[in-house]
Amino acid sequence: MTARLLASRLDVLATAVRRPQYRPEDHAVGIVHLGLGAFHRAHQACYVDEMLARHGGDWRIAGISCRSSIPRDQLVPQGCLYAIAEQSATGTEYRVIGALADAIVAPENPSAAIAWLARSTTHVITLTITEKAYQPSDEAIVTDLRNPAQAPSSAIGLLAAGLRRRQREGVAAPTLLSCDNLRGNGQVLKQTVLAYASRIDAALAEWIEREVHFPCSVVDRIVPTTTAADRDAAESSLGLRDEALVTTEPFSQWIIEDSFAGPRPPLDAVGARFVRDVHPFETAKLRLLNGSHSTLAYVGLLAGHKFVHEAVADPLLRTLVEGLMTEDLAPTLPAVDGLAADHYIRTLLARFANPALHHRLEQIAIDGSQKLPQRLLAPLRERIANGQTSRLICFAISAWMSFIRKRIGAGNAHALDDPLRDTLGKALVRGSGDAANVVGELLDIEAVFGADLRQHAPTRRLLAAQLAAIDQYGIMHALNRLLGGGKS
Ligand code: CS2
Repeated sequence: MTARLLASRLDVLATAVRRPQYRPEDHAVGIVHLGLGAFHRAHQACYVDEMLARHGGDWRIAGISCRSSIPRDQLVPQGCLYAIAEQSATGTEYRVIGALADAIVAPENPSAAIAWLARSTTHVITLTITEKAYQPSDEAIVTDLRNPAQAPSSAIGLLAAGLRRRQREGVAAPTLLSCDNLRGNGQVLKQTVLAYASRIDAALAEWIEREVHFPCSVVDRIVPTTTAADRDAAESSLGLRDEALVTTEPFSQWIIEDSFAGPRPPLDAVGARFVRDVHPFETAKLRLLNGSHSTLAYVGLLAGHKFVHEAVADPLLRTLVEGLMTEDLAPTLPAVDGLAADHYIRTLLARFANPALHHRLEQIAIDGSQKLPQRLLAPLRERIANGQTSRLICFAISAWMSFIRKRIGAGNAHALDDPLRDTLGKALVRGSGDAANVVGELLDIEAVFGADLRQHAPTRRLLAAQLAAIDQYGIMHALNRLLGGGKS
């Protein structure tokens, strides 16, 4: 059996493998991260790793998982070292990351998690907890608020407990930095934390409002779920077994609103950008990248594709996402220096086409009800306000409707991975199969579509016609007709 990756064994690694250019144990923790999944390890932790190498400082990361014990089980036996595999058409580059100092499973040890959040040396708390964890209706949040005497289980509950201890002990307020794909993620985090805190302690809510900073940020790096084959390939290249390996692409971007409560890690020295306003970057990223991703996921899965690179290699699907970006989405973006939509779109198409990256469409298709609003519905709304039609955005939305119907229907209730599965299921039952009724029932779900979209008759009709075409002809024929290959 190959030995596990460990600090004392780094000399075994091939010379081509980059290892930490600093002694991790010389650097104390300054950042606590909530949501210790693959994305954090392939994104924020890599910036911090590089920053420690170039600038030093006490900025290592204590990672907290809010649910799963897997990251801890993978990382702790390796002294929290892990490798990233950057995969591209020209090969895979491995790099060992030393930025993580601890990995905690909050449900097993909530007091350790809260202690990290409350420590005076924790200046920045970053989060990747997924879109749904910010919803006040999130099950874990509701449970925590119902049982104030118990240790919190939600990320928001843990944060509130950590902040409460800081306030009581006179510790300076931290910066809370959301790294999730939401519009105005810092503002959303602030509202969610304040709503929670005001239910448990009004003085705490006031203190948070006054002292804590919630910068918005835009994060970008494609991180497919690591497979057993990835781990085996890494084992032969590294000469050590890495159970905590993460796979990713060469590209990475991090744009952060420059608003910190206390010390600011010099992330700008290693490629991150501090800006006054992240909004234009965020709009471009959520709409062009994530909007295309969701479109590829629903249309691609209905068409029988498995991976993003396969889906964009399909000429019809490529025409769809290219058209979606250039015709429907790019015109909705605010103009900003240094952000040319056509260049952005070309880069995205090349990133999607990366044949070395096995990015499953299923991974992207998860939680559609939480993703569509910022990715596709916001630009749709703006176009409606400008009197424009949005055939391609609407095709993506009707593909999602067809997808959820397929996943929920035929006794398949568990196959749809979405927190609104029950609500969606009930709407589909009421819609009873007819495309116009199904569209009407789904548009009535305000948590997804707001109260406005259902009022817009042309959009309702377009969605119904497209869903009917998908039902009648199948996804690819319907798409072909839409793109001008036949009568639509
Ligand atoms: C994807 C994102 O799973 C998804 O919904 O669209 O995770 C995407 O890969 C990242 O945002 C890229 O930065």
